[in-house]
Amino acid sequence: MLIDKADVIVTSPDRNFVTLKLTTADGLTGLGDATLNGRELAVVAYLREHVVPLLIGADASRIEDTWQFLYRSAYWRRGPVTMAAIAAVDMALWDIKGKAAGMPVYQLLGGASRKGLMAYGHASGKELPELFDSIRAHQEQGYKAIRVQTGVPTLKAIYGIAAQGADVGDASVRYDHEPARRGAKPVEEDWDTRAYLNHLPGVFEAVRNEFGPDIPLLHDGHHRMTPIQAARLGKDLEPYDLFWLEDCTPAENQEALRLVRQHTTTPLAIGEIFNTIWDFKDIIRDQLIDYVRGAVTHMGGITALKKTLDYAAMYQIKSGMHGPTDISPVGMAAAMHLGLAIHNFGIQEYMRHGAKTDQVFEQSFTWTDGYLHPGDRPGLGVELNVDEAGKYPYEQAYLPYNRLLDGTVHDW
Ligand code: GCO
Ligand code: MG
Repeated sequence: MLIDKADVIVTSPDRNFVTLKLTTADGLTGLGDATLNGRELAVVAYLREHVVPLLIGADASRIEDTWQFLYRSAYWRRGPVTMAAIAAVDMALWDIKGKAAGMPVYQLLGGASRKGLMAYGHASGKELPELFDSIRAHQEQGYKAIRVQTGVPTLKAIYGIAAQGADVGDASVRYDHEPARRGAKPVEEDWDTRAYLNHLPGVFEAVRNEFGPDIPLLHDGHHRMTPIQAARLGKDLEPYDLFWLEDCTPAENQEALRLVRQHTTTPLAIGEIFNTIWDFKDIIRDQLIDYVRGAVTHMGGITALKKTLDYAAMYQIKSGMHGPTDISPVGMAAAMHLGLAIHNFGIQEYMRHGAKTDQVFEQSFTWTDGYLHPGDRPGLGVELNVDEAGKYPYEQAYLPYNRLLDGTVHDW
């Protein structure tokens, strides 16, 4: 079980992905996702220059010890680059352990706590008719829960709306929403919180009138509001019974959520850009959120996210793991194994990857009647086709950024 080889593979089938592949002396391989949207090569350098040399000759069976060693021995801890690198090692070691044991990773985590994972998809439309079509299309694909994002009159482009001229990959690939654009610089978008706050409740009213009270609806505020603005939105959306309101404030300031919480019963989800349990500690303990949005890929792996979710469970807070297209199929598989095993699973975000991505990453998960299952292949159940991956070299791509109407840079 000694690690013999560690390769960092960068490929850009429909978008950029960074994958760590560990090989043991007895020929077992494990994959880990290290993709950090828009900053991919920083993680590649961290892995290649500072982590891979430490792994060669190490015992692949020591998952917890390796995690603690990489986290503590760096001295400068945390941060998305470090934690994505540690996450990739952690996932790859769980993958290897599963293969060594002949078991899918969810079995190693305690076995299945449910038949499958309810997942939500991204419906969007600039105007209501387009949004309604998108919701119907998602229902036809089996989604039981749906995130709703719409355009705001007066704003040109806005987070979460599909087909806003994003030239991502093959035009025949229907991305639900892919915000990163290929190019040397980030695209500039515009933003006006007042217009957004005035527009959104009417959209949810229309959606409830059209689709009825039963379907779980979600919405992502993408860190754009102040605490008092978020409190108002949460209150205004109460009649439409959201499953959650996500990232209503930037939340580096955790106190912000206390203010939001005091004013609304709309459930809150946060944390896709958090990277350790410390980012969640106070907001879990003080019960300021309902769902943990951390991703296996950005929270330091299965080992670290499981601890965070076990802690959250003490407060009846559930998982809502981040699952956009910038989480690779390896990161998605890790999320599915973890979600299947824990007791406090809430919901899984699931955006489809493009056809080229599905050729590069051979996957074993199933999607049946709105439920995901990671499959029963030993390990994570994903293999990387190196020849396919080699066809798609890295291409510079950035997430957009925002300016207010007066030109001030705002949270995207
Ligand atoms: C989500 C997220 C994504 C992010 C993207 C950035 O809820 O799925 O907000 O859409 O914008 O992952 O890399
Ligand atoms: Mg989000």
